[in-house]
Amino acid sequence: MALKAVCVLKGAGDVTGTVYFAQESVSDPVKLSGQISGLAPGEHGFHVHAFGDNTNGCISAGPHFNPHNKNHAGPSDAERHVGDLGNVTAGADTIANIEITDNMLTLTGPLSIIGRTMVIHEKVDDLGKGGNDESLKTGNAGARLACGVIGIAQ
Ligand SMILES: [Cu+2]
Ligand SMILES: [Zn+2]
Repeated sequence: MALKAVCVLKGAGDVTGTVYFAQESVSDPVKLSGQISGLAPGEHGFHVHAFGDNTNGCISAGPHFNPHNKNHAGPSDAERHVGDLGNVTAGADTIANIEITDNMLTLTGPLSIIGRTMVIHEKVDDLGKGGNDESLKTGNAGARLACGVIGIAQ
């Protein structure tokens, strides 16, 4: 049976979004689809963060989900944080349409992303290639514009 999840992103400003997750079976990739609006045109870092905690806003979600203790990188890198989904791109209409297929995320088992937080950032994620320490942790993606806890969908 296919696994499904959903995340509604909100923040202090105008950025909002909904992201759907689907995985046919445990050995299949996770497909993300949806939309985030209210963004400045251009690229914005997009990650799964470790905790499903929004008590103090998006900052409470902690660092990128990194169960294997790797450096930050891009989604196509073999060595990366599990939560590293790179960037999404907003158009002049402020909307980023999300169509991502990822082989490292899973919706089941001990490393499931359900119960963790999706975050959309202010700035572009440099995918670990920024040449400084922060690049290997966060990709220098800047402030957390909106976030939401990933939950089980019907
Ligand atoms: Cu992030
Ligand atoms: Zn990362």
